[in-house]
Amino acid sequence: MTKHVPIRASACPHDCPSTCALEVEVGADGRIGRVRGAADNSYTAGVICAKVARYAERAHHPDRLTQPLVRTGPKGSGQFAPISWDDALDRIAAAFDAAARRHGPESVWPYFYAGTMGLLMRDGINRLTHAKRYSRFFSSICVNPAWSGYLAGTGRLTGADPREMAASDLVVIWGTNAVSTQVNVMTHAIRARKERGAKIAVVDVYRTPTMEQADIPLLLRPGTDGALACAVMHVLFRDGHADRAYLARYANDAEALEAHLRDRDPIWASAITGLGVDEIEAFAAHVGTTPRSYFRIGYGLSRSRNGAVNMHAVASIPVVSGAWQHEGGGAFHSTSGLYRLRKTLIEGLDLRDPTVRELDQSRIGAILCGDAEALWGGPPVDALLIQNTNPLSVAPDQSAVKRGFAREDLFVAVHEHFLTETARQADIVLPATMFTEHDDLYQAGGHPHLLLGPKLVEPPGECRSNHEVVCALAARLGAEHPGFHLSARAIIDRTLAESGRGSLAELEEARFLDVAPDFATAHFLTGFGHKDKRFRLKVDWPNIAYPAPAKFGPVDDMPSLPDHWAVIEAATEEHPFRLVTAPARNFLNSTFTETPTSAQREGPPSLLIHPDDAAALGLAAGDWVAVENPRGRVLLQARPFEGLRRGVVVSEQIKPNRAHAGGCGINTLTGADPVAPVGGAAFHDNRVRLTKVSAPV
Ligand SMILES: Nc1nc2c(c(=O)[nH]1)N[C@H]1C(S)=C(S)[C@@H](COP(=O)(O)OP(=O)(O)OC[C@H]3O[C@@H](n4cnc5c(=O)[nH]c(N)nc54)[C@H](O)[C@@H]3O)O[C@H]1N2
Ligand SMILES: Nc1nc2c(c(=O)[nH]1)N[C@H]1C(S)=C(S)[C@@H](COP(=O)(O)OP(=O)(O)OC[C@H]3O[C@@H](n4cnc5c(=O)[nH]c(N)nc54)[C@H](O)[C@@H]3O)O[C@H]1N2
Ligand code: SF4
Ligand SMILES: [Mo]
Repeated sequence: MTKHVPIRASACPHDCPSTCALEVEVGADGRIGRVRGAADNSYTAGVICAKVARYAERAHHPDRLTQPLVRTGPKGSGQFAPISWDDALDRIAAAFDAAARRHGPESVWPYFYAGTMGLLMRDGINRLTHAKRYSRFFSSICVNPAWSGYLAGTGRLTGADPREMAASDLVVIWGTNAVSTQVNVMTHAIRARKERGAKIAVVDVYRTPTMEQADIPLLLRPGTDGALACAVMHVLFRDGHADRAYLARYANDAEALEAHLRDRDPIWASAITGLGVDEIEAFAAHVGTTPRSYFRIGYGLSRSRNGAVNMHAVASIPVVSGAWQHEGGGAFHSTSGLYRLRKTLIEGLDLRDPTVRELDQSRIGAILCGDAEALWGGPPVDALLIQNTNPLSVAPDQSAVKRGFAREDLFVAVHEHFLTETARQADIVLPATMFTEHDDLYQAGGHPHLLLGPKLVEPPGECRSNHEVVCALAARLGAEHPGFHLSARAIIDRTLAESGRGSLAELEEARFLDVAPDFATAHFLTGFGHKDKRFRLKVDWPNIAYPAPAKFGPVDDMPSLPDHWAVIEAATEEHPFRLVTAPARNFLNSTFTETPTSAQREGPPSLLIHPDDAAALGLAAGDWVAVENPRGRVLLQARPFEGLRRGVVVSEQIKPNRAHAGGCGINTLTGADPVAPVGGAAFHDNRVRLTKVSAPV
């Protein structure tokens, strides 16, 4: 007889578009066991990634933080001693008040990101920011180039229902390594192949596990998606596959686009992308003759200096072909524009003052180093409260980030699960609950469900939730807002009610809520999201609607029509390789690097390189290679790999800095110069030089 283990419903909190509906085994001892995907959620469909399936490894990890710590040695020494919660919170409040007295409240910067995607635990910190008039946080590191590019065209961050992929005849997976980063895309794409004989095309810069699944693999050079998209549209117009009736009704400037594309043919695109002319022609013909073509567009193609332009160009293809009109046709990037939840209580939006400065997440290095422009001419940042993010590992221009965190006059409090690279630099470290240990509400990016992740087990030791910490600090700092006096459950309940999404009790009963719009709305058949209800093939980039404190990057130089915008860090004689820092399958950003199975499966930090390039540099598998550019130097071990173009190298990341010989992590090589038009980092757009070196000691 098998022992009965109670199964409880939850939601994956991690920063992954799949936001899986979970079933968690909860033992009588209060420990979690196996985690599975909910079979009755129409998107999750019983499938989750391996790293979350073995979540018990992370939740019950011996290195988990379970009590507050105070630094006892030099910054970054890793020397800490336990203190009480009261003591820790008092010290943080005293440091924040001291900084505010010295340079005003804007010298305190609550800094967070999406380590948990729970709406309360992630965004509740903003309530403290607004109540205290601390520097506001401009989130930019992940989505801005992608979202601004998609929105520039569609005007709304929604698209054809991702479950409709199963009804498609051609699924184009463009710039996402879905097998690794959001496995559920594959469930629905492969269903289309099995049930309808659909073809799967994959557009990427190396042969990922996703491309291994493709019928039509398209291996292009990094940052050249705009050129491929233009050539595809050129062929659609040339061969009579452009849907002129649809364009006349639903788009702007189709004639201008057609004229502009006349000389952007497959020969032109071949020279830029590295794809064969015949490959481009065949793909374009396939798109042109398949009404049910579904473009599943990821983030990878946007992490270049021309990323927003590329995203817009790709999103224009199903407009020119008219694929949007058909079930299983159109495009999808994110459902984030679907939910429209009222977050006033969570974020204290009623206290938000737009005159308080908003600092750019991606430029934390420059900001902490006192760069006047990055500080918008205001006071220095002297105190940080960090939740759900690990900037010393994940932020670009790592050398600057390290210099900033090393400042003796900077006070840092980090609320974490583990002693991450960032927590090691802190003055105070606070132990945080994990998703099964607190209540939260989740919206997804990759599908249209709203999910509840209720508290299932007691936290270990003295761990407290982000909400508890924010409220306890608010009390000490004299910050006032109703949200500081409500429980997590009460806030979730009221947020649902104010958003017209029922109640907590109802969601708890249902576990998840499908908020998908009807077909016509999802496919923009009632009009796109702009005032004139038309898709914009031509974009006025300097004036696009996107909430940002300023326009960033060379926005005035952006091409208004889809194009190859040559602002990428093209290879030069001195830096002849292009480096892409793609995600590792067994990690999630910097998370799971602590779990033994994930770390063991990934191995040491390495560099995928074409065998001919490796041979030319005298590199054999396992040899050490110095990867350098003006921003710094990183040591990796060579891994010759056939599935790459010559001149392109890939390091699957984000591994801890200390896992790299010399302590310099991959983001030593990435730049923090903002991507146009609304900021973000070009993580996959780096020119580098490679040199074989002897094994570091
Ligand atoms: N296992 C795992 N899962 C993750 C993450 C992780 O780190 N590991 N990260 C999570 C997060 S925060 C996010 S935002 C999502 C992101 O997930 P994705 O949408 O998949 O985006 P990226 O991770 O940036 O990159 C995806 C692919 O884009 C490719 N790529 C790079 N440059 C280009 C280019 O110029 N053109 C094209 N066509 N492709 C290019 C890369 O080689 C990579 O295979 O994944 C989430 N899921
Ligand atoms: N080179 C390179 N760099 C990249 C990228 C890349 O592709 N290449 N991708 C970029 C992208 S897309 C993103 S989104 C960023 C992500 O960067 P981060 O948001 O920093 O990454 P995560 O690892 O998802 O989460 C950070 C931390 O949140 C903590 N955490 C999780 N849940 C909780 C909680 O409930 N409470 C508290 N207090 N802490 C919690 C985890 O323990 C983890 O250490 O990285 C970016 N950096
Ligand atoms: S696929 Fe993404 S959402 Fe699903 S369990 Fe894994 S990390 Fe979580
Ligand atoms: Mo991200």
